[in-house]
Amino acid sequence: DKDVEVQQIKERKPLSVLKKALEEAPPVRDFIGALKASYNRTGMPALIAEVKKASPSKGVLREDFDPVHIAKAYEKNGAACLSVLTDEKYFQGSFENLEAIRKAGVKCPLLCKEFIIDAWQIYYARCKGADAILLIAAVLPDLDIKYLTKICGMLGLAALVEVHDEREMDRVLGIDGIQLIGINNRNLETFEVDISNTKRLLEGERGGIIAERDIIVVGESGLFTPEDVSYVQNAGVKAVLVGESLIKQEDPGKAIAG
Ligand code: IGP
Repeated sequence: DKDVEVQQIKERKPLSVLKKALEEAPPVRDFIGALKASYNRTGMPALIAEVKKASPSKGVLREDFDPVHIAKAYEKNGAACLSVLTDEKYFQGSFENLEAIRKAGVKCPLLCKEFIIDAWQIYYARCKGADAILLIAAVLPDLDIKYLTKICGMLGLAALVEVHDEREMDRVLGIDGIQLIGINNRNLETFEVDISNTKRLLEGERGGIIAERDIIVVGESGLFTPEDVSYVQNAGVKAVLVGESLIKQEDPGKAIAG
């Protein structure tokens, strides 16, 4: 596996080539602005609908998976933003999917769902049309989070910084300028989901700091019913990230409207 990773890095295009490609990349749209506008308009958490073919815990979620079709259906039915899995190994996603959705004229800002650990990947995501990227606090030292969010700022991208416990939340709240935090209800080691995770991490002093700084919190994973969404809304989130429960519906777009 290590060899494969080294090989992938060797196959990277030089940064000079990427920076040229950046000039031709489609303009960045305001991911956080779209979440806020949706929340303010509806009084409900803004929906980030995830274009997700498979997951490591559940395998393939949908046999007739067509990323562009699903993205358009999500948009038509009121998603504020989309999340597009690009990771191939665990989620059977691709950067081609991200690029295709962007090129198909979908107007919802796009989150590139990739395991990002270095600056090159951020440039690459931007070249493929991303408006936001994911940073997972569990695998990134504070200095890396600071550095990578700075790169995002330079490129105009939003950074969704994901946490799943109090320790990670406190680390992230210790970093200046963080605007968007995702609370993952799925434990990435055991794959167990527990939506009370979102509530626990927003209680007390932490909730106060988040409100004061006007940070948008996204409730992530394991949301299936309108009750689940109300539950995390009451906990303090202004946005939710939903994959599996939408993808598995016969008409993934309709599931939002209903
Ligand atoms: C969506 P769900 O349970 O609705 O399909 O979850 C999203 O939260 C999940 O795919 C996710 C994820 C991640 C995937 C959250 N954090 C990090 C890959 C990497």
